[in-house]
Amino acid sequence: MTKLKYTLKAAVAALPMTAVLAAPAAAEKWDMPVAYSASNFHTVTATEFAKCVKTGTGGDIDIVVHPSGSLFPGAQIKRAIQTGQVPIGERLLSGHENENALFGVDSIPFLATSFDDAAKLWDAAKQPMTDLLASQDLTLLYSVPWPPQGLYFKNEVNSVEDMKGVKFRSYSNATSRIAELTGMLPVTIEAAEISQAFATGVADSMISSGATGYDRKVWESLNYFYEVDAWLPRNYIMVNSGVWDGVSEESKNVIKGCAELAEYAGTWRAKEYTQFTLQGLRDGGMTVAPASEKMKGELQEIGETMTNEWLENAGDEGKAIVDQFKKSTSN
Ligand code: PCA
Repeated sequence: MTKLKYTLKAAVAALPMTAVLAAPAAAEKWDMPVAYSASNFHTVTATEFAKCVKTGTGGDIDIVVHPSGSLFPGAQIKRAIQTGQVPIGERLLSGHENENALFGVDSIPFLATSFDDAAKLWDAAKQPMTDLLASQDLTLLYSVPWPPQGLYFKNEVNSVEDMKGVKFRSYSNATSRIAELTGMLPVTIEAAEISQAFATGVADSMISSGATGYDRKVWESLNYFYEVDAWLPRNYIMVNSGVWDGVSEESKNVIKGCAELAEYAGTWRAKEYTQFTLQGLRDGGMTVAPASEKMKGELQEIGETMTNEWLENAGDEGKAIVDQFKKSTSN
């Protein structure tokens, strides 16, 4: 051992100066803001991803995950990465629909309502999304879906008529639009803040996954979850492209490998979590049931309106994604 050490030391001492300068840089710490709680499956996946990168790069890149919007609130994460305040982070894709309709491709009501279809839609959307993000100096690493979206209410609801005037927590353009079209009153609130919002009556309803209701223990304020399976929105992990360009080829390969693993593991967790969390809502005292036929029919009509609006906003590029997706599901 001593001998080996000595030999290595001698070898390093014998290296020409240029080689010493080109030696690996000191370990880099990458702060990674995410908007969701530490226990949420997306955050668990991000934490595993960080571990994989640290191990794979021999500690050269040390990603530190900051959950619950503690470093930057969800709505600021993308900008913080673009402006180089942090190198990496996670955000809800549809949180950017204000910037470009394409970001809302995963939130077209009733287009892709299962994990299989959500994967096919992502296959069709991934390249255009990668290009769109690249045009904003962001490099897409991986993306994981949320479980299917259903409607939460404090009071029993059997039709759209029953929704009128209800205060509704939204998290994206599509969720606000659903509220408008059903006569509810939307207010945008990050997942990290919803327990408080429901407890204080700022909102009495939302559309989300069983996962988020479970994470935030919404049974303390809400009583009904209607399985609507409206869509499966996605989170994605991005890196500042300038930072990415500065990463060595070896480390890039490690990060890409870890990202692929994370996408797979995260998607698996999302599937596993779906029934587990719906049972968790029941155990918390909520009624969990499919929406009534009447409500389903009415929501389908609203879905058609929203689909047409999205296609108009997203133009040819949006239509091409939807067409490619439809082709892939008809095979
Ligand atoms: N949970 C997140 C986004 C979609 C979901 O299922 C939220 O409610 O904010």
